[in-house]
Amino acid sequence: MNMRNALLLAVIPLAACLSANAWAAGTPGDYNDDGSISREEFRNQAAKAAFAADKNKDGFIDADEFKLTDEQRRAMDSNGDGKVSVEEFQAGQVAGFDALDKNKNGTLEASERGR
Ligand SMILES: [Ca+2]
Ligand SMILES: [Ca+2]
Ligand SMILES: [Ca+2]
Repeated sequence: MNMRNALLLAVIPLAACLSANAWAAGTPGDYNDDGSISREEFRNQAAKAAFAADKNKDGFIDADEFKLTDEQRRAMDSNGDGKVSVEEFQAGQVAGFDALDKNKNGTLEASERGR
């Protein structure tokens, strides 16, 4: 499979899950409270999610810390060391934001969040 497609398949559910959770919880990712999530707001949210997922704080998202399929794991492992680092996880989330931002205006509106 094309690597880019694999990455998009991997990150879209994560990004959708993240933004849905953010909205369900009263839009904590929407720091300026303007009703949409900017790329910068999403990046902050993704950083928090990545650090929170690394429960033992070893800098890597292990299999028992966040459930990823083998394909998602490979797609996110951009340096090919067989492990998904906090940085790689975060980059995957941001790639998901770009995939969800269909009109490419740098924010996720309600219609783009999917629910
Ligand atoms: Ca870890
Ligand atoms: Ca890696
Ligand atoms: Ca948009």
